[in-house]
Amino acid sequence: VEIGLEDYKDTPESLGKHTVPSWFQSARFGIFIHWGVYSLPSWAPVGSEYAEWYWWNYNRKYSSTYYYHRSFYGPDIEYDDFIRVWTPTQFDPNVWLNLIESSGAKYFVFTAKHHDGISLFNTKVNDRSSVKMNPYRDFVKELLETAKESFPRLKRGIYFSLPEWFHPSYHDSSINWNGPPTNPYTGRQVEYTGAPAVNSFVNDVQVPQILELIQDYSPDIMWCDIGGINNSTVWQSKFLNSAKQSGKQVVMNDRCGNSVSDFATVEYQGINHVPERFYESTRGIDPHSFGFNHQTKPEQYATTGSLLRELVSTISKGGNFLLNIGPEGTGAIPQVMVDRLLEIGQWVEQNHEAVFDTVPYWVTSSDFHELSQPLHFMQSKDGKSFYVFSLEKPAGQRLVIKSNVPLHPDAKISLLSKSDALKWRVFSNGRLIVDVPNHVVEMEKVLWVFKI
Ligand code: FUL
Repeated sequence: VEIGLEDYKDTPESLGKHTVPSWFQSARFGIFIHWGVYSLPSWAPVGSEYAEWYWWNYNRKYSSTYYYHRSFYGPDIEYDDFIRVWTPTQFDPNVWLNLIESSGAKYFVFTAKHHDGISLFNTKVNDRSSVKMNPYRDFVKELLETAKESFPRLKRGIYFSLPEWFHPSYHDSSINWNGPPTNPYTGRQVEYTGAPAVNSFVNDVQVPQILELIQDYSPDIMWCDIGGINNSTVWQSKFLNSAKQSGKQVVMNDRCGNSVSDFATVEYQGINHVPERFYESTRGIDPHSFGFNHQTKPEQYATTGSLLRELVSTISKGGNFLLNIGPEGTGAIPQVMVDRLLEIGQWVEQNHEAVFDTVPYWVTSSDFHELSQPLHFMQSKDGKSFYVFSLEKPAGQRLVIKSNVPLHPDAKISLLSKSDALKWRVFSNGRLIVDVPNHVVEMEKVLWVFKI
């Protein structure tokens, strides 16, 4: 609780005083959920376009999605027609949250409104929502309330797209997002269902909706997207002040369209340097999509091993890893995503102390390891242990650490999963060599975690 602090004012100086709460800094791992009307068509060229951009993509004349939509649905089916046939019979917040908790994640972020402008919460601002149009459900409420009641260890995040591609009052020529929409095949103007033109998109839609989300759903994380033109900081002071009053610590990302934020975000690119500010790296299990893409074959999804390597590489540089799942339109989570999360969860549980009871050990990766053998490092909070993550099988029955590790002569080195001491020695050039006999190497399959 931020005792003694004055209320935040609606200025960048005042808002800039907010700091990243410690729960977020030590959370390390979260699950992103992209789910909405785009999860029905769920189509994009695999590995190159986001399926949640379906509407935008088929509006690009002669793109593969343009041809797909025309041949599969025909030129008269509009994106908003999907709203009316949305039957999410498998949506069960308990199932989602159970899985998220089993993955070892400490928080989740759910898409309350994506760029298609369809709110999955009960907005009073307009009728363009799952509550007012179909299937008459407040998914944000169902998910966040179930989390609060039955999964209290999970922190709750809300993703909110600041702009809407085709809102009749949204115009941003810098990113070429200009409402209202047209049918790309016939050129006809298309109705933007449920959301009439307003005087000011920011003041009449965006800000009131964020305030609804903050007041009615009390998220711990506001995960804005895109930013764009003319945004307002008005809600940010309200977010921070209402949290302060209720003794909560909240956090907001850097896509809120102004200079005020608690953490930076990177997307599908990982990070290979120690960043200057706290950050979160996100990607999907899908090779290149957040929304479900039914084109992606099970074998094209990222493997558990590669996701764990990305998790370790991210946290060892001090950041959080936000891994996305894209449930199907029905609300069912594809089996391949379930499998990945359960396997990750198993690994996280077994390596809990190295992942959560640690702080990053600030070295750039190349300082400490042979380039052929990528290593990452974490240090226990009490400073007594040191963890070395080898992303690859230790080659030649040994682990080589290049630098002068200040080792006590009695230091014990073992595989974290197997406490048998391994032999080690430090050479005069400062190299630490640990003997890792084959039978020890074979005890792990995806990541070799050593405890010193
Ligand atoms: C991006 C969006 O455009 C993507 O669709 C996705 O939501 C990602 C997390 O952020 O900017």
